[in-house]
Amino acid sequence: MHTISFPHLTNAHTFPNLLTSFPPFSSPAHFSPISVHFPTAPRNYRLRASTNESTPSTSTSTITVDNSDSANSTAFVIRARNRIGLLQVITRVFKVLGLSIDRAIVEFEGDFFIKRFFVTDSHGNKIEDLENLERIKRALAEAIGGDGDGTVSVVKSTANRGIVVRRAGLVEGFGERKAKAERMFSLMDGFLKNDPFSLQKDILHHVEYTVARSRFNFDDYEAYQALSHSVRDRLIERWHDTHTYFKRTKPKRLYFLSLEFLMGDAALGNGGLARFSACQMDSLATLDYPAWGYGLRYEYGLFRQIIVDGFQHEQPDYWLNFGNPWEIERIHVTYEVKFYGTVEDVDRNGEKHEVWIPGETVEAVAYDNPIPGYGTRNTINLRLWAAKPSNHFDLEAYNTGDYINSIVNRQRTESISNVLYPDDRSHQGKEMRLKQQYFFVSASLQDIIRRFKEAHNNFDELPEKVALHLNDTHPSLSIAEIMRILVDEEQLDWNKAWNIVCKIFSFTTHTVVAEGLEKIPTDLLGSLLPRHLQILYKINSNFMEELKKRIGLDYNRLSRMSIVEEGAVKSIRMANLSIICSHTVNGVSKLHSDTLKMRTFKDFYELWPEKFQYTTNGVTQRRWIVVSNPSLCALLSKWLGTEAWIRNADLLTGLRDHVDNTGFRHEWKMVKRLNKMRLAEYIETMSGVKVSLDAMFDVQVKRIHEYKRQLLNIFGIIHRYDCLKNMDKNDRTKVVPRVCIIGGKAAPGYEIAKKIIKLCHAVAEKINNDADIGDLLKLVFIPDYNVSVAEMVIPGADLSQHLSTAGHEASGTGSMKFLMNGCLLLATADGSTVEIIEEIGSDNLFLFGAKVQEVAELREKGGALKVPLQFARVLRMVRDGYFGDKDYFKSLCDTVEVGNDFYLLGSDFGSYLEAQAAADKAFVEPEKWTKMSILSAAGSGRFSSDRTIREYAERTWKIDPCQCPF
Ligand code: NBG
Repeated sequence: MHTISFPHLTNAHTFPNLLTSFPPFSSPAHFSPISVHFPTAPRNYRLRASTNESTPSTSTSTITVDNSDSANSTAFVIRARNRIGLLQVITRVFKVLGLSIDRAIVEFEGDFFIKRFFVTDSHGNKIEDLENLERIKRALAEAIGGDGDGTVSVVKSTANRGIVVRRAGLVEGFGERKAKAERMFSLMDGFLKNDPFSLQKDILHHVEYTVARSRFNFDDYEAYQALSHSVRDRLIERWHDTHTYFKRTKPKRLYFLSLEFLMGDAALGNGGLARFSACQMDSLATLDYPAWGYGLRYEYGLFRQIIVDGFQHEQPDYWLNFGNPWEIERIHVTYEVKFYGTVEDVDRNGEKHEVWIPGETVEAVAYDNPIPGYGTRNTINLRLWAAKPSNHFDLEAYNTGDYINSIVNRQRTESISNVLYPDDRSHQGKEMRLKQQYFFVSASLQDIIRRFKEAHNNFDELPEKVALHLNDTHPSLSIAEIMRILVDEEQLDWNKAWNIVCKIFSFTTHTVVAEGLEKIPTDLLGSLLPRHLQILYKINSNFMEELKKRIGLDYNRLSRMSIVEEGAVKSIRMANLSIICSHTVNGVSKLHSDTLKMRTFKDFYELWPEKFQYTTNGVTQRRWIVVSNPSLCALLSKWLGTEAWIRNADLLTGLRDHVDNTGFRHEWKMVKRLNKMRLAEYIETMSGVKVSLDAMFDVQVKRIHEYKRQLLNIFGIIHRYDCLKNMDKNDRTKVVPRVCIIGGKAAPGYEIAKKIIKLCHAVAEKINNDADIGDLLKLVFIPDYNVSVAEMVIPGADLSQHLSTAGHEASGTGSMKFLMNGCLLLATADGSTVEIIEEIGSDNLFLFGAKVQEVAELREKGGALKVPLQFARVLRMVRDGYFGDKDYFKSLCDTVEVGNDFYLLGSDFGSYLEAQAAADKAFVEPEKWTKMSILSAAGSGRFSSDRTIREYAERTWKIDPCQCPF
């Protein structure tokens, strides 16, 4: 007999982490006797292995394995104190381990029962492998004994996924209290089931009891709400298990601080930075990293774009109008955030200290959004803060009868989290924006520090347990805030605090040009956050002293590197602050990083070359293939012979093996056609334009910006139209028909970008109504481009355009999504395109335009630049009012007039047209095109955000995966 003993339920225990690293069950092998003994009682005891054949004592519960009792099965003899639900727990453990119970015998001995389970493995055999027996015993022990956190996990026999078995939460105490706890457990001793029947039942349950509609009368939206709640319930279970597990194992955690997340329905961000944050959250969860996302729960997300008469109009996106079934409001997770006030000197042990006496208080309430990983039980959290009325009333005002004004003032402060700033570059000099930043930083850090203090009692451990990531400079007030907390509140010595702080921050910048970097006027900062301004000055003066020692009295360089910018508007340079305090400064592509080192942050690079890294962006294949292109997803799994690429995108290279297989190529084409059909229907619904599926679907979707050069695309379309008009009928039949699709939002105050949208509509109006042209050329503007629209457009594209002037796109992530979907790229050698070429080869995309190192010289030439005649002609057509609104487009044309063409449309136009011609040429050879398409997808694995996150985790954050066991 081999015995495992475990304490019974009257004590709370912390089991060592028994089940984290179970490999799949190995095949039965030699069985040698071993027993594991858990002494009764103490907390935090360690698991001891011994060879004792212990006799069960009357006070402990035991699990004994007996392989001699039956020829065909293994007997597990469990002696335990009887309690409601325990037998169910035990049988469930066997079940999830893939074992069958042939028969069971039960005897009672006072409060205890002794149950003998005769068990076989999934092949109906006796279990003899020592390791397997050990695992089963431990799983049973943990299920019956447990560690007081209310859950226990069991590895299922073969697969990577499994079911978690719950056991009673071990509430300390006796008698009635304990009986209550056990009663509660028995009322809910298992997890929600995931079979179709249980799900259907749950959905109806939510229709009736959450949405409060009758099961015989509810609409689609209510069905969606009920469905979301049913899924959310399951996510909550996983979320609890994950966080309980993190709490128990205390890994180093990453806190990803970002003012923007573009998850999808919730448009809480502008463009690339925000969508990239969302992809990163998906990868963090999938790769089991112990991470938290922190953001703001804007009530108005990014504006909705509507088009009236070809002009962009902005409408508020009150996305919470119908509630958000996915989030969990945590009314009890609330922090006070303070603003304004003064700094006063206080005496602390004979020393003078500065202390902030704030003047205004707002409350931050947490809203949690579970982020499930794929193929893992881990479910992490995106915690978004909303501003709420504070309980701190202005008593004075109330007492003096100024009741109404007092309430109005409160409402003003509550509006902090109302609206997302709709610029995708810098936001300067806006008090509300600064308030948002500090509100976010203060609430997040209070939450992080609270969690840290719950488990640790020494701030020296902070760098081993906490990584704070600054997603761009928007959250960089965190640096001043954490210094304030450590020095003013926790009373750490300044230098000690600074040393700690410099080890916890990392920083990624998503901007290229210095002018795009955030600056905050000191007047504004000093009035809103007087103590923080002092702290920033002190950080800066220490840094300047240090720097003088390193570089001497080079005042120009000192002033460039200073956190404080002197001048007409004295300001704090948030990027300099972030670089000085972060251990790592990340670029988002190789090219971007080179630009940072050689230009934007050259002075800093020369000082600290080791801080500068790059981690090329990525996107999640789970959303951009699995969710948005189910047909391609099925095709990939079929031909790769596995679904493993969903967690390991490198496997997509396996497509190269099939590129010459005509059957595969045929299926590939069918998938594309299906997606084009879906997109064509959408286009017809949105714009009334009917498009031909035989045409090349040529797409440019992204924020509208001069550097992204949508204007170059429109000029190319005008040129194509002009050529078609001048062709004879016979020649026209040789032209590749195109459906040109443009979509994107312009920042509301960005006049030129808005004119580009109007021009696009004006040109479309002309072309689409020209009977001469018919299906040969169509131009459609897709309004309100967002994540959901992208999911429709990207899979349906044949060609996608990424036209930024070289050196202006930090990385670009849209191109990666198109690449994964087998869409060919027409692009400049900018941002991550350079790395895409390394993966797929320059033969499989259409490259054009000036290289990054040529741009400066071209700009210098100015008026002497040569532009092709075609460019001049197209420009003339617009100037002369060929598309109407001559006066309105004048200023737009001026931006690209020779001598004033900062983004080099004129000088790149020739090579752009050549690249377009090459695309046409390839398209008329469907087999060649399809091969290029397959090879594009095959080379997209490197651009999975899983790779990005792994690199960040290993090199920057130094965190390890922490997989919630099951
Ligand atoms: C964008 C860059 C893109 C880059 C994404 C993600 C902002 C402010 N920047 O090139 O323009 O791919 O960030 O890093 O959204």
